[in-house]
Parts: sequence; structure tokens; C-alpha cells
Amino acid sequence: MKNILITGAVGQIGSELTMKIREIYGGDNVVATTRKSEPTEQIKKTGPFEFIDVTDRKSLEAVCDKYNIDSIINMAAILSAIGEQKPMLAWDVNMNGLINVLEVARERKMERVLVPSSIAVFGPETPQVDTPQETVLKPTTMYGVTKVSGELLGDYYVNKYGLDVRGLRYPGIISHETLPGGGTTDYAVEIFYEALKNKKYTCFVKEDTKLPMMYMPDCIKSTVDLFQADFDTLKHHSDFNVGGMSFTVKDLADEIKKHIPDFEIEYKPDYRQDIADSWPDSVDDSAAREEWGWKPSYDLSAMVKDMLENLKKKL
Ligand code: VAH
Repeated sequence: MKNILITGAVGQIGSELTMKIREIYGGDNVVATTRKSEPTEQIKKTGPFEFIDVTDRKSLEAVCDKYNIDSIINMAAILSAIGEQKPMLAWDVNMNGLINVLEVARERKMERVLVPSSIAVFGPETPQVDTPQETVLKPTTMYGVTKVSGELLGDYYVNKYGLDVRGLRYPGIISHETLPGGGTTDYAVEIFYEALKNKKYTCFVKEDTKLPMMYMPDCIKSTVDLFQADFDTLKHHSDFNVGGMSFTVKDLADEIKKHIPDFEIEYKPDYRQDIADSWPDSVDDSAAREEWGWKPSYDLSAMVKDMLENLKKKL
């Protein structure tokens, strides 16, 4: 890969992934793009930046041709919570945007496309514990519908056109650099800001809500490892389960209390409880471990310690 384009490069994952990909491939070879959000100074000064809307194929084609792009990392997405408030927007960005990315990559015979998926592909009928790589995919959110469709579309482009498409099912991602944007797992980030600022957090899901989560360094590592994996070693393509850790909100609050003893949490579940309840507690990521050597580094206590240390500096 010599010229890489990243969509959604100002989002929670995209903003840190862009910096890592630039570190590996050279800043000038990685074009960061977003629809309208202002990029950070860091992103602006370390390489090319463009405004594009993935739902507008012409804007995507123009940037791909301007920089002779040979690989696309498509981070642009409307996440689960906003997706339930604006389902047609979620379909438009997540599906029409993806079709544009895949078609532009196919027409230009690009080397590689990475399209994130999510544990949101799973639904109430899916086994909740150690969710298998191959299982029932009947999501109850529009976001989940777009992620299942995205996986099927990605694999179709692999099988029909020989386009090298890869994807991984992100769990909830926790980070201290960029706030998440409209996900159901956002509580696992908000709780740290509130604990440090107010020593109190009102959580929008119940204390026994257990979900698979991953700390951003592991998220970046899994994305880069899959992006760089040898195509011939992959039996799966667009849909790898990847796990990091699994914990309840109570586990997380109790771990934070080890550092902030007078931290208090209360629970006021809202519409996002139903979304969280439809997702698994933990996933079986043996396929990712076998096919491209996936191995997480962070557990709950290491993540909480690092998050608090970094947020204290930031806040
Ligand atoms: C969301 N953070 O909450 C995203 C993610 C697994 C959840 O896809 O929508």
C-alpha cells in the first residue's frame, strides 16, 4: 500500500488510527478525510486532509484520483444510538457510503479496503457468551443491519471481483483522545470524564449490563494487524470477531473506585438499554487469533489505570 485514504478520520477511532497509519506508511501517503468535522491540528499538520462525503461518489472519486489512492480504510459510520434516532441516515452513510467505497476501489483495482464491522451484528437470538465467529446474525438496530449487510457486501466483492476487503467486529471502544460519537457503549468513556470532574455519573444502562470492550491501543493494534495481514492466510474476510475484555458497568465502576474512592454512580436506563441487551457479553475471537495472530494487551485494571492517568493530564 503506497497511498491510503481514511474516511471518518476525525472520529473516535479514525483520529487515532490516522496517526498510527501515518507513522507506518508516512504522513504524506495517508489522506485523512471527513465530511464536515474540523480535523485536529495534529491531523492537519502531519499529512494531507480533505473534506469528502462518502455518500457523494464524485467527492470520493476526486480525492482518490488526486492522490492516486490504492487502499481505503472506511471508518465513516453512523453508530448505533444515533442510528436508532435517524435510521435512514445510518443506512445512507453506512451502506451507500460503503457501496461507493467498494465500487471506487473495484473500478480502480485498488489493493485493499478495510471496513469495520461491530458486535452490533449480533442480536437477541445470538449466543450471548463467547459468541461464535459463525452464528445467527439478526440485529435489532439499523446500525446492526448495516453492519451485517456491510459484511455480506464486503465478502461479495472478495468472491465476485477478487477485491481484497477486510473487516473486524469492534466491541465497545474506550479511549481518552477523541470522544465517541453516538454509540451505545459511550457510557464506558463518559464515566471516566464524570468520575474525574464530578465524582458522580448517571449511567444510561443498568449496572449488570455486560458487554465486550476494547481499549484504544488494542483497537488500533487489531486494525493495523488485520490491515497488514497476508491475504492468503485469511479464511474470513469482512467479519472477524475481536475481543479485548468483557465487564459489567458495576465492574467498571468498582475498578474506578479503587482510584477515586468517593466516586458514586447511579443508573437511569434509557432506550440504549434495549440495544445493549441485544448484544453479547463476550465473543470468541479464535478465528482472528489463528488467521492473523490477534492478541489483546489490556485488561480492565490496566485500562482504567491508563485512562485515569491520561484524562487527569487532559482535564
Ligand atoms: C456503538 N461504539 O456503540 C459502537 C460500537 C459495539 C458498539 O459499534 O454503536
